Amino acid sequence: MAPIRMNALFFASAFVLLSCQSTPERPAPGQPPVTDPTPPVTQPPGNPTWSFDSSGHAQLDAWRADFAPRAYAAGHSKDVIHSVLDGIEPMRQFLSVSSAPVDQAEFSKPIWDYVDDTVSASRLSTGRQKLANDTALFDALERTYGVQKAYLAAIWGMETSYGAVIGNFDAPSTLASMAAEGRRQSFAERELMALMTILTAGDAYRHELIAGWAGAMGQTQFMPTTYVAYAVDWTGDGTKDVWRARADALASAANYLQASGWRPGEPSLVEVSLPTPFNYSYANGQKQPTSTWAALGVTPATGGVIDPAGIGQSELWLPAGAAGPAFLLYPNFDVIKTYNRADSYALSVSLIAEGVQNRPAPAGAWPRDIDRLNIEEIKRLQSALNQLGYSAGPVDGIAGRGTRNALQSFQIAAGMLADGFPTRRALAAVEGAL
Ligand SMILES: [Ca+2]
Repeated sequence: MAPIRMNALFFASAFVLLSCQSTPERPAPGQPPVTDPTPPVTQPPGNPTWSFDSSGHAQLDAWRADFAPRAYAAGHSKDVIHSVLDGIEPMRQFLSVSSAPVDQAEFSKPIWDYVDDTVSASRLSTGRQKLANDTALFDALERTYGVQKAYLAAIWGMETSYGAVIGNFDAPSTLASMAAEGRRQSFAERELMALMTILTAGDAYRHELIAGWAGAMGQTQFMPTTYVAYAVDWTGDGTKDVWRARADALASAANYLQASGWRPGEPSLVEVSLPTPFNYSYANGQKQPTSTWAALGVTPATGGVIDPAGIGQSELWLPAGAAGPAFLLYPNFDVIKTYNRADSYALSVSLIAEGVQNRPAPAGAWPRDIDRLNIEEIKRLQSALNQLGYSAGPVDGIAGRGTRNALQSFQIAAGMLADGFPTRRALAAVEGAL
């Protein structure tokens, strides 16, 4: 995982990491049902004094001087607080001011580029090897947690290329820098206190707290609070070593997915073909019974049936509009999004899960030469839709679900092909209605 763009959009709603046309948020794995870590100790009476060597960054030092007594008041021991906060360093992704001008013609990354990058042939072949090499482990995890092994492998592959790239940031430094920066202070402080809980529990040594740039740790990239709540010692050696023990990391991810509502044996999506013509007003956001899709002429794109698990209803999703592939989304798609809220992320995990089972997807071609809008044009589209009363949401240049649903409502009212996909033609129609 690596940030694609770092600019003013960065903290708009969460982390802009997966900068795609759909929801570009990167809230870091796990968006845990946040529980404050259990205070590990009862403090002796009296307030200790705090002294830290300067980090060389005044804002970080000032934040630390303020935070340490609060962490102590929350029940963490002085030794553990020092262990986490001594030696932290300012991380420039949070604590420097970028002077780089924003490229006014910048395009958000199209979802097919993201899928190309993340669902690569090498990632699929490596995933098949990993599944073959560790059959007993994956089978046991699937039996225990009910999460199909192909999806576990897909998460592992997406997050860290099967443990090969777990990040090389010091988790306390990156979270402290995030806290000192201010906009995500309470989130980052909660995560830092979870790191203190991890050290107190003896699950890791201070120097082992290695993370990605936003504080997610280990082979399946758990935020510290997610780790505290869901990490598992599958190997039975007494530590939840999500960094070095793939079995611990995979079991932790499976445990988290199960707790997030994973439905055993069900697919997250099924690629489908649509008849021509098709009433696209059914797409994007409205669940329909399987029988309705069948009556509308929706058929499986690559064989089988459109509802193999008999789930009964699903949403038709067109990530690149009418000209691209179409998918029926099932409840496990949303469970994957508890790991990372971006639709694009859940799509890639789903496609990797298909791919490692030798089911090539998507069968439908991406509309790579479509006249996509750049960020400024998307802002114009959002502004015009808002002026027309279609509630596109904030004018941020990101065509997420809110913008697409607003465009789709406009298209329906205007009698246009209503796929909600922002193209120049759509922009011209919307601005023409002002
Ligand atoms: Ca272990």
